[in-house]
Amino acid sequence: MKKTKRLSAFLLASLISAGTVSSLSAGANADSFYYYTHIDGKDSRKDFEEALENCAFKIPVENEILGGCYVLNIDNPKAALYGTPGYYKIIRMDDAISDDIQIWADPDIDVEKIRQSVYELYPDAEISSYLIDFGAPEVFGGEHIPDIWRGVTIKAFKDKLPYHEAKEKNITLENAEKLHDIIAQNGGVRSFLFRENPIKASVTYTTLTCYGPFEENETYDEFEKYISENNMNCHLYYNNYFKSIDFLSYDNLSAEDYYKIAEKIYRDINTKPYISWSKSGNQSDEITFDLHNYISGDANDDDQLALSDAVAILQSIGNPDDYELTPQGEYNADITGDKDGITNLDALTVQRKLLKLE
Ligand SMILES: [Ca+2]
Ligand SMILES: [Ca+2]
Repeated sequence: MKKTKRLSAFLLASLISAGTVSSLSAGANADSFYYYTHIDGKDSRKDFEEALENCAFKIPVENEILGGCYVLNIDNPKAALYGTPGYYKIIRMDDAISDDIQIWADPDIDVEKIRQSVYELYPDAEISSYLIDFGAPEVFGGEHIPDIWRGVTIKAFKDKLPYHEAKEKNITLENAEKLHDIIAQNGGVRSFLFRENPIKASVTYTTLTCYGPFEENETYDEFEKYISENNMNCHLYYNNYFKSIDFLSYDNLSAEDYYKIAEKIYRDINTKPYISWSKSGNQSDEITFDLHNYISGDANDDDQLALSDAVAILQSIGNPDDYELTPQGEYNADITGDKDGITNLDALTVQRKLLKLE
């Protein structure tokens, strides 16, 4: 029951704030620097940072010779290649989305006090506040029984920021908790959701492709001659559908090598190769933490405290690959040891709670 309420409130919150959010996200900062990605389908901040650190080569944005190589239809030209021998992927660089807090509260909650508390932590914060009548026929249909809620959305900064700046400035879970406690003291908080917005990047294996249209015999021969003259250890693949030619290397070329070859081909035979990429998979996966209506110790995130939660904690410690907690479950589970992460002691505390020893 509680879960349904939580989710429906969240859904409505998303719907209502959608207009605001999309208008805010327009107009990326022109000086944006490289943004994160994740490489292997994992989804944590640590992976993003590792990806950046391991980024073997960044295509200079100012290099226009092969602009088509990496710009293609990506709306942000700041893309980079990630490469280790035998493993080439394009990392899309993007601007950061601000993490935010979505509050639902009684209509008469003191918004000015909320503003002051937020500005103390985040001087550049953007705070919007609005009243919604959830009883209005246009929301649920049918009879109008007024049910006024106050919505407050808090972002740490306006618009989007380059990754490195945003990483510093985004709302942290710790500060979201602080704000929750301060705001809840004013009473009237009904739900308090902290939302993290990691971005998944579009990644793909890399090949060089020269787009024609080439008729197989003519240009293929010319390219064959070229790779033999240049001792390039690769073979060509003629794609009948696209009338294009792929260069497939036998060497473990780094991403940078691929880029250099593309540059050379362009210079020598005036054909612009494209490094292939996939558009798919670039999306923001929101992680939401309910900081108000969660159940302390509810590790399996089913809105009940039971022995299965202690078991879930122990399983997640013993066999994390098979028993992963949801982000909310992790949040709920870390109840002992002053946010020291999930340990056996958290499982013990759950058991003690169930025995009413705590
Ligand atoms: Ca549970
Ligand atoms: Ca703990």
